[in-house]
Amino acid sequence: MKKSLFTALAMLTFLTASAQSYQPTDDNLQARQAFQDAKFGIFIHWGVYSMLGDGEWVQHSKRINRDEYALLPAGFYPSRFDARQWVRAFKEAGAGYVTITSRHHDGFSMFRTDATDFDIVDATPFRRDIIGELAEACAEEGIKLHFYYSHMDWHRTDYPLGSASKDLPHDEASTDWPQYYRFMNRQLTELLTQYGPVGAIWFDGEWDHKSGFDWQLPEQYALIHQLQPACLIGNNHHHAVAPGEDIQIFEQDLPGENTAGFSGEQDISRQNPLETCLTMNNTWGYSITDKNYKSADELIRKLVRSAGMNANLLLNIGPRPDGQLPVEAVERLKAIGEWTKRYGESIFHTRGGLLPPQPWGVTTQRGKTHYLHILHADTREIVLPLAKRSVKSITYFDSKAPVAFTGNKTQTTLSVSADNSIDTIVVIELK
Ligand code: FHN
Repeated sequence: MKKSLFTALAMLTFLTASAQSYQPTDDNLQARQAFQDAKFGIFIHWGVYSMLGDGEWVQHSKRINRDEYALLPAGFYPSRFDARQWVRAFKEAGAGYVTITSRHHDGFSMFRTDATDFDIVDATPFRRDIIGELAEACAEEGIKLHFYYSHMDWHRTDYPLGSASKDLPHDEASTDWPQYYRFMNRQLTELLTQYGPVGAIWFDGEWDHKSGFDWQLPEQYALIHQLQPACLIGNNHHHAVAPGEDIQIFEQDLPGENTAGFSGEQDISRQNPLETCLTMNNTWGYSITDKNYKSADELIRKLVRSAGMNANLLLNIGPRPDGQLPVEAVERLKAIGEWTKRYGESIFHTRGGLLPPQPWGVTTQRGKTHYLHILHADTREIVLPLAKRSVKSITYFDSKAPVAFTGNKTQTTLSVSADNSIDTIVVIELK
C-alpha cells in the first residue's frame, strides 16, 4: 500500500515537472514533420447518436434526458461496419491518417474500456471494439490513427457543469472533478496502451468552461507524452497553442480566415503544425436530412488551399448507424482520390510556398520545386520573389508546356493562363 502510494506520488511529481517544461522529443519533432507531410486526414464523428440521424449534438439540441439517452446503446448494432473497407476508401482518397471520435460529448466510449460501462463493448449488443478494429485496419494499410477525445461529458454526473453542459443538468452534489479527471486519464492511458502507436490525441470541449476553471491540462499532456512521446496533442479550444500541445487546430476555416467564428485567436505562424477540420456537409455526426454536401471540386480546392497555408485538411465524415459511410461521402472520396493520384506530388510532403494566399490561389514547395496552384480560370501575370537566374524551368504540370518568364535579381514574372480545371498547376524548378 505504502509502495503504491509512493509510486503514485513519484508519478505525480514527474508529470508535474514534465508539464512545467515541455520539450518535444526528437521522435515528436519527427512525428510533426510526418504529420505535415501527410497533409490530408479523415475525421470520423461516429457514436450512438448516429441512430437519431440529427448530428452529434442531438442529446443537447433536443434536451434529451441523460437516462433516456443512455438507453440508446442497447439498440446500437452497426451490422455493416467494416473497418478495412473504410480505411481502404480513405487511403484511396490520399489520406494519411484518420481521426475518430473515441468519445464525444455524449460521453459514450467507442472503444473497450474498463473505466466505464457506457461503452461499445459493455453497453451494446454489437460488443465489438470498433476502435480496435480500426486500429488493426490502419496498421495494415499504413494509415496513422488519431483519437478525438472530449473533455466535456453530458453523461457522467461527476463532470463539473459548464456553459454547454448546464442545459443537461445533473445534481451538482455529485460533481467530483478529481474523480472525473482520474477517469479521463485512465481512459487516455487505455487509448495509448491498447492500440499501438497513436498519431495524435485531439481534445475538444475545453470551451465548456470559459475561464477560471483549471482543467489540469499540463499534467494530462505530460501523461500522454510520457506514454507515447511521439503522439501529437491538439486541442480544439479555439485559441493559440498552449504549453504541452503540438498542433494548432482550426475549425471550419482555413488558417487566417474566421467565417465560422472559431478562429480569431490561433497562431498561424509556422511554430507548430496547423490543421483545419472541415465538414463535407453541414454536420459532423450523421444527419439523415443534411444533404448540403460541398462538391468534390470545392473540397479538392480546400485541400489545395490548406496546403498553401502550410496546413493539413481534416475532412469529416459522419458514418451511418449501420456502420457504412454515406454514399455522398464515398463519391467525394473517390473524386478526391482521382485528383490526388495525379496531382498529389504538388501538395503531399510540401510546405506553404513562396507567397501567402493570393486572390488567384496558393503556392506550395518541396525542396527546389515550387508549385503555383491557380484556382480561377484567367490569364494573369504573377510576380515571384525569386531571382531569375535561380530558375531552371517553369512549366504547366499537365501539358509540360513551358511558361515564358522574365525577371531580374530579385523577382521573376510569368504570365499564366489558367483553364477551368479545378487547379491549374505550374511547376517551377530551381537550379
Ligand atoms: O462541439 C464539437 C462538435 O461537435 C465537433 O466535434 C467539432 C469538431 O471540430 N468540435 C466541437 C465544436 O467546436
